[in-house]
Amino acid sequence: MNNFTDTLNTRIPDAIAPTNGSNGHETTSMTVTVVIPARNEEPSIEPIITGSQLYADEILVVDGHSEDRTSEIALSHGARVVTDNGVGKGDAIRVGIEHASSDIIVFIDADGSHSPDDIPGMVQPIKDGDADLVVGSRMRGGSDELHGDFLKFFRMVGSDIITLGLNYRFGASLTDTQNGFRAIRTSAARALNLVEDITTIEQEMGIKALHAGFVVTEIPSHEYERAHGDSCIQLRTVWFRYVYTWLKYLLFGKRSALKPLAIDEETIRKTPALSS
Ligand SMILES: Nc1nc2c(ncn2[C@@H]2O[C@H](COP(=O)(O)OP(=O)(O)OP(=O)(O)O)[C@@H](O)[C@H]2O)c(=O)[nH]1
Ligand SMILES: [Mg+2]
Repeated sequence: MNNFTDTLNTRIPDAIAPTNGSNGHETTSMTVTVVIPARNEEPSIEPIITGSQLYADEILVVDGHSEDRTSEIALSHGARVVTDNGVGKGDAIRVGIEHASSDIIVFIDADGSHSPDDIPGMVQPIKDGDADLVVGSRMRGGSDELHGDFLKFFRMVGSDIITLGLNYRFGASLTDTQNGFRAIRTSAARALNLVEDITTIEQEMGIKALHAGFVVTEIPSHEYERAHGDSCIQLRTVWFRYVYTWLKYLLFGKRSALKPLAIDEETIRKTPALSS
C-alpha cells in the first residue's frame, strides 16, 4: 500500500481542518499551478495572470475556444495555454487538472471576480497538511455578485441550500461550497474522477471530496463583479442541473468517490508529493 492509500484509510472524514494536521506528505516545498479557465476574457485576463504569477510556479490558462485575444495575451505573459473540449467550464476544470504539473492547483476565474492576493492564504492549509481542498468563501469574504437583483438573490439562496445539504450530510460547517475560486491537492483532484461538464463540477468536487474522506475547509474571499461583458453561465437554463447534481452526488456520490483507492502508479509518478 502506498502513502496515498495509507492516508485515505487513516484520515478522519471531517470537513473541519484538523489541528494536528500532517497528511504524511512533505509539504513545505509543494509547488503551485494556477489554472485559469477563460472564454473571451481579453479585457481582464492580463492582471489575473500577472497577479497570480507572484504566487505560482506555473500559470495554466484553459482556453474555451475564445474568439478574442485571450490565448494570445496569455501566451505573451508567459502562461501555458491549453484548449478545452468546448463543452463547458467543468470540462475546462478537468483539462486543467489533467495538465497541471504542480502539487497544488488553484482555480481562479479570468473575469476579475477573484483576487490573486488570496492565493497564499488559500494554499497554506494544504501546504501545512491541514486540508486537501480549500474553497474561497464569499459568505465570509463578501460578494458583489450575490446581492442586488433577483437573479443574484436566486444564486445566493441556491448556493446556500447546496451548502446546507453538504453540511447536513457530512456534519460539516462550511459556508460556501460553490465558489470556483479554490485550491486542491493535485493528487486529490485527479483521484476524484470528476465528470460534470458545466459549473456543477464545483459541487461535484466538494461532495466527492467529502465522501472520499478528504479534508475540506475554506478561507474568506471577496467576490467582485465581473470586470466586463456577460456571464458565460446562463443560470436560467442550468438551475435544474444544479438540483439534479446536488441530489445525485449527495445521495449516491460515495460510489464514484471511491476512486482514490484505485490511484495508479502513473498518477503517483506525475505528483511529486506522492512519489517522494
Ligand atoms: N475554458 C473555459 N472557460 C470557461 C467556460 N465557461 C466559462 N469559463 C470561464 O470560467 C470563469 C467563470 O465563468 P463566468 O462566466 O464568470 O461565470 P460566473 O462567475 O458564474 O458568472 P459571472 O461572474 O456572473 O459572469 C470565467 O473565467 C470564464 O471565462 C468554458 O466553457 N471554457
Ligand atoms: Mg464570473
